[in-house]
Amino acid sequence: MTIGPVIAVAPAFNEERKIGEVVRKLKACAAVDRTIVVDDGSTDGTAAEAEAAGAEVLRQPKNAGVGAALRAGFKAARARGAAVIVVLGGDDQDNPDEIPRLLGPLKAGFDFVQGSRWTVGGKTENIPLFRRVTTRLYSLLFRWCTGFPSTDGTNGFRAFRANILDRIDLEKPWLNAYELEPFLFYHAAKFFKTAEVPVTKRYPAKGGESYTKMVPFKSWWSILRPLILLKLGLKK
Ligand SMILES: Nc1nc2c(ncn2[C@@H]2O[C@H](COP(=O)(O)OP(=O)(O)O)[C@@H](O)[C@H]2O)c(=O)[nH]1
Ligand SMILES: [Mg+2]
Repeated sequence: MTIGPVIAVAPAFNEERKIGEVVRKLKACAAVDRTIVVDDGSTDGTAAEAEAAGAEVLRQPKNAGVGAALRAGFKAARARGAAVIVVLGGDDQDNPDEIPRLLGPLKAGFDFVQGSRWTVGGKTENIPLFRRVTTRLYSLLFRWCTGFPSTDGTNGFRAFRANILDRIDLEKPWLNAYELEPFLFYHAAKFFKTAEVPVTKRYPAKGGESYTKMVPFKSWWSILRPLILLKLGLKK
């Protein structure tokens, strides 16, 4: 089965040292037809670096959160004819060479393919102990909430058929920060044909630069909240 145009969407907030590399890798990936970087009000050279590397850059006027950035990126991707949207971090922790793995199940009729560092064949480099534990615990909760046997619910490396967004409403202000991704995955896992494939997640070497923009407690709550609210039927 052919799947039509594949557009990669990478959110980036102050990733000037990493985004160029991400875009170059995406450009080298034959499976990707177009790359959109959503620069979320960065105060550094993120947009210039992404553009210089050959991406189309959408600029959010001010930092509005990764969810708001992705929402804008998905809209732009669909406006440009995407049949499939690939999402990955703008911080060079995912490996674009693995995109064909994400596309495989889509070609076989799946709607949503989640990358997992923890399924057989998945890998991590330099993952901090805290992340090792919390990503697994989160996945247990995700499984319990959705019934989908997820092993890596917080992994932001995934691909899906763009038209599932006709039936998953992301236009909700409460999804502007880190909520949007678990919200999307929750709906996909419950209502669409969803698969998981192994991927690699790379973290900077110990003592090196930061691997996350997440703020303790606030951002953690932001990724937990959708599961709890959807499971309890308090939001949909
Ligand atoms: N657009 C946008 N991107 C963000 C924001 N926060 C994080 N990101 C980007 O989203 C990606 C993943 O974020 P990160 O904080 O590294 O998440 P983690 O790796 O899952 O801990 C990175 O490319 C960030 O630059 C934000 O407020 N706006
Ligand atoms: Mg990161």
